[in-house]
Amino acid sequence: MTTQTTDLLNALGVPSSAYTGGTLKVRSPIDGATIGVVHEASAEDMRAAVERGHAAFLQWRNVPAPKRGELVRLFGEELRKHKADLARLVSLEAGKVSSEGEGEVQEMIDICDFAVGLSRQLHGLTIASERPGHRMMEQYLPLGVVGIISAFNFPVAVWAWNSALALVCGDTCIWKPSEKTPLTALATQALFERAVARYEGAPAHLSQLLNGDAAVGEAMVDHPKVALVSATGSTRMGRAVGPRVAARFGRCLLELGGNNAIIVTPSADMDLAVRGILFGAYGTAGQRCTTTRRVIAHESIHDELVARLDKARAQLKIGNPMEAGNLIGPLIDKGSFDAMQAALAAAREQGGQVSGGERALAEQHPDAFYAVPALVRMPAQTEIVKHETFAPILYTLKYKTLDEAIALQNEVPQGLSSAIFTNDIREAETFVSASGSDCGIANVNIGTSGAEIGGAFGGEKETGGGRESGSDAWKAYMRRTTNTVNYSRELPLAQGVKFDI
Ligand code: UN1
Repeated sequence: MTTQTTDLLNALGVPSSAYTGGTLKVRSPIDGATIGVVHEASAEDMRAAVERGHAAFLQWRNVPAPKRGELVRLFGEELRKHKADLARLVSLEAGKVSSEGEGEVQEMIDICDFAVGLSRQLHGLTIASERPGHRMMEQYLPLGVVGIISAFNFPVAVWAWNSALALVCGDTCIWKPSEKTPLTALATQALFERAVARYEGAPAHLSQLLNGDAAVGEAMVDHPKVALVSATGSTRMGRAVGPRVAARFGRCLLELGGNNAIIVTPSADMDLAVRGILFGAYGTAGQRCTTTRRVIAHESIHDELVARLDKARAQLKIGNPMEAGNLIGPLIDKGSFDAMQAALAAAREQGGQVSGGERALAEQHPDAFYAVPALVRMPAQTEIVKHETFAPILYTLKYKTLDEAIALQNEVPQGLSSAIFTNDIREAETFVSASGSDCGIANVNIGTSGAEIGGAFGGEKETGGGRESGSDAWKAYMRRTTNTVNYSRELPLAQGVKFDI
């Protein structure tokens, strides 16, 4: 176990008993070294945690929302104080380059600030009643226990999007993180506990963390007292979770795969497009759900754009993500590298012309999996292009008319993020219109990834339909009640119905 990891975990308040002597081996994707052996919960533990979380909910729901916001404010303070350490742990465990690790913790801080403001704005409506002496209103009330399933690629930020909102909404949280990133989860939980310790009158078990395998996740998904399951990860995971939650009429918030495209039109600012595509496609080694996986370029500029991208791609510095200057860190594990190779083989078979994609730094790091970012010129949008491979592979395609480009962009089963680079206002407006991109996120002159927390985040089709983070995503964490109040001395029935004795 590296002293670096141990020092970070100590500084973040995680006792060594939590990450030694367990059964879940944690390896750093940077060099393959074991950095912890974490204790795993059982399905039985999960069921007990849900009961505890529900008991906490019965108290927490009665705490005024702005007071609930105060806890999230304190948590935001802890995150600010420990940003550097938590960011380094994210780099160690998930392999992100330093500035992206820091960016991830910044996203947590930002959503805390957002949630604190929100805690004074959980508003409903007053609606005109058709009856005299009556008033109708709509309230948003706390929902219950929220189960959060998170993925390795944003091991802590996505949990924060969910929990910061859930907590101000009066809910309690149970977190089942990815089995690949339990250490950052332990550290985040420890920081949360510090905030709780500084908050007077917090019930125990407001937010619980349970590391474990799929059976632990299933116990959460199936439990009738988990009012909402918010799950981020692959479409395959969503297909397993969604129907199980639906079978018990629970609520689900799914944020699943993306297959995000950027359309580049003849009027585009080419320098901007190249930079936007490079970060979108290869940032985080292609392991964001918002990663740019396809470029759809007009035939008049396609060859020039793709040549520039290919040249810049080959210059991206690959290496230890914690060393300054490196922009491409490792893939999370061997399975991920193998999936990348399989996708590239399929792309070749389907007529693709592949640059890059080889393994990098294998001699220096035989137990880690770095890959040269790949660019694949495709003759058409074949099957492999429609599939999300969670790796740095960018497919390029040509189009003739904007309608054709939009049709290609929308032709895939996923619907998370999308973008157009253009200086033509007609093209830009068409792209964001009803007949434009069918994704949850549609951008103009910026890439597909790196969304701000202020907007609702999520997408359509196989992406699952959920919305997390900003805007009115909070409504998913509350139950809506419609109240009609009669302040008259009569009892008129709606729709003019008479029922007099
Ligand atoms: C994810 O990959 O699951 O928009 C989330 C982005 C980040 C969040 C990505 N803010 O790229």
